[in-house]
Amino acid sequence: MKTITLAAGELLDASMLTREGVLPADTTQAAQRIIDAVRSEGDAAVRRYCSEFDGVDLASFRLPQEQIDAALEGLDPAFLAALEKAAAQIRDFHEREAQQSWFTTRPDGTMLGVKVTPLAAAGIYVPGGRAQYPSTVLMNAIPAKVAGVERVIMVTPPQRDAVEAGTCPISPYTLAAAKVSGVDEIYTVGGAQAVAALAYGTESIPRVGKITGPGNAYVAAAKRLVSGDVGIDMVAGPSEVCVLADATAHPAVVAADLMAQAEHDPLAACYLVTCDAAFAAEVERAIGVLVAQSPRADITRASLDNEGTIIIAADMDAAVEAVNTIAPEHLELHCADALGLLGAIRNAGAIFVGAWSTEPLGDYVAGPNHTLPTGGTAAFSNPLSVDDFVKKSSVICYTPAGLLKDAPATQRLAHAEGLWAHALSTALRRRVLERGEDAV
Ligand code: HSO
Ligand code: ZN
Repeated sequence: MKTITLAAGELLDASMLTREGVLPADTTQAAQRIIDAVRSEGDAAVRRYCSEFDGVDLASFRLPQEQIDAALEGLDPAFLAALEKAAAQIRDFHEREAQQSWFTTRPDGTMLGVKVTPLAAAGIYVPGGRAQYPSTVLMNAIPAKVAGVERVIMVTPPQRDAVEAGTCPISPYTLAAAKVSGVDEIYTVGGAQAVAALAYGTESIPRVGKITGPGNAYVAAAKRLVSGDVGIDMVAGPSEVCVLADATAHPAVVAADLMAQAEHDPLAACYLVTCDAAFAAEVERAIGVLVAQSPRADITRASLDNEGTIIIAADMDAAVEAVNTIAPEHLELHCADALGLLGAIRNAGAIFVGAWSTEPLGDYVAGPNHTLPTGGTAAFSNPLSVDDFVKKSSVICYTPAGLLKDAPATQRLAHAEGLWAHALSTALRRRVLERGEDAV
C-alpha cells in the first residue's frame, strides 16, 4: 500500500488519488456496432454474437421454467438456508424504503400528489465467469419485485462447457438465487448483445424499462450507450472500501476488511484513514501474515499493491474530511465513538458503524443493497433501491374554487412568457365560472 501523510492543517486533495474506470474508446465502438446490429436484425444478431463470443449455438434463449423450478434440487441445504435468510432480510429492508403514492388537499378542495407506478418490466444482467454472485441476483431482483415489477427478466451468458455437456447452462447458485428472489424469466444471453436486446426488444427477448446489474467493460459500455432509450442503474467501477480507524481498532480485523475488498479485483481500491502511523504499520504487518493464507492471494496483493492507500491525517477532523473527499463505495468506522461520527460523514455509499459491522455482512445478509456508487460518485448518487424500479407521476386535480384562486397568477406568468393560449385556458374557465357563459 502507498502512504500519503498529511501535514497539520493539510487536507486530502482528490488529485492525490488515482482512480481507474474510464472505458476505452474501442470498447465503446465495439459495443455500438453490436447494439446497431441487434436493433436492426433482432434475434439473428443476438444468435450470431452468442456464437462468436460465447462459443455457444442456442436453439432458444429462454431457459425453460422447469429448469428454474428444479434449481433448488440437490443444492447444499446450508447454502439454501443462507440464501433464504439473506433474501428475507433484503426484502424486509427494501419494503421499508418503498415509497407510497401520496396526496394532499388544499382548503379549496384542490388535490395534489404523486402516483407511484412500478415499471412493467426490468432486466437484470448477471455476469458469467468468475465474478458471478448469487448475492447480486438477490440485490437486483428483490427491490424490483418489492417495487411491484411484473416481469423481472434475468440475462446471463451461457457456460459453454455446460451447453456442450447438455446440462443447465447457468450456475445452480445463480439459478437458486433467481428462484428465491422471484425472477420471472431467464435468457441465456450475455454481453453487449443482451443489453441491446433488453433495451430495444427482439422477437424472443422483451424490451424492459430499466437495466441493472454489473458486467464487463462491453456490458458497461453498452449500458451507457442505451441509457436514455432505457433506464440504467449506474455504470459501476471497481469495488472500494475505506476504513477510518483510531488506536482502539484491532489491526487484524481492519486488515481482513481491507483484504475482503481487495480480493474482488486487482483494480479494487482499499483506503485506510487514520491519525496513527503506528496503527497503520500494524495493519500492514497483519495483511502480510493473512494474505499468505488466502487462496486469492494474487488478486488481493495486486489490488493492495496497485490501489491500496494509507492516509495519515494530522487530526480526526482532517481524517473525516479525507473520507468525504474519497467518497468511498463502502466506509467502515472503527473508532471509539463511531456513531458520533455519522453526522460528519457526507459522502459514502454505505456506512458500516463500529467494529462489529463488517462490510461482508452488507454484501450478503444485512438487508441494505450492495449495489453502491463507486469511483467517488457517492458524492452525488445513491445505492440501488426500490425507487429505481418505479416511476412517478404528479397528480393535479383542481376544484372550481382552486381554479379561481390560481388563475390570475397563471395568467400573469403566461403573459410574461408571451404565451397567449396559456392565459386563455384559465381565462375561459374563469368566464364559465363567473358568468356561466360557455366561452367562445
Ligand atoms: N462488495 C461487492 C459486492 C459483493 N461482494 C458481492 C461479495 N459478493 C460490491 O459492493
Ligand atoms: Zn464484496
